Amino acid sequence: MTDKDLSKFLSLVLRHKPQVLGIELDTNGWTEVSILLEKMNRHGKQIDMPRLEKIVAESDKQRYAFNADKTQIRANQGHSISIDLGLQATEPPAILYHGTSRAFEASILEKGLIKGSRHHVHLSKDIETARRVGERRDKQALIFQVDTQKMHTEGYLFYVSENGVWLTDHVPPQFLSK
Ligand code: HQG
Repeated sequence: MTDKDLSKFLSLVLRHKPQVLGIELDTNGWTEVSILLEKMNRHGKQIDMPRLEKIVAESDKQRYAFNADKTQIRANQGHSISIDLGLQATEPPAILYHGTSRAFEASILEKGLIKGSRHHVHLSKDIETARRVGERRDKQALIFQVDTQKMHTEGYLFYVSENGVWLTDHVPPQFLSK
């Protein structure tokens, strides 16, 4: 199994389905590293501490974080299960971007950006990042520009995850342009 496969499996258990391994996440999303390693190995996912440290360090989007003494680990964002990341509302840059599939255009223009199964709508700070997100679904990703300055003035709240992804609850269509 490659590091990438192991990283995808980590995303699954740390963001969505800890029950697949029979581990628990605390209210802030942390889980014990020793138990995680033991259970992963029992599930046929061969991994030890040096390899986990390598995956965390090399994750292209810094998806995971250890606590200070590396006894606990969590995903930095992207959860579908209910956890409190302890993020403080933060003033966003004037403009943020959202990359998506052209197939969603009509629905997004009607309803705005909705969070679906995740905790938040995810926004990117630059067009290149938004394009990479959109290209996961559509080679000709559709990039929306979000008037975050106006949203902020009107009282909408924004959070930034430890790995630099901007998060908000809903972006109504009037703040979107293509
Ligand atoms: C779309 C990856 C129809 C939305 C990325 C998106 C990101 C609508 C999809 C992170 C809609 C949800 C999140 C509406 C939104 N009608 N479709 N009204 N509103 N959508 O995967 O933002 O590799 O939950 O455009 O890099 O694509 O996992 O969100 O296409 O940071 O670390 O509904 O996931 O990071 O899809 O991606 P997702 P996302 P990781």
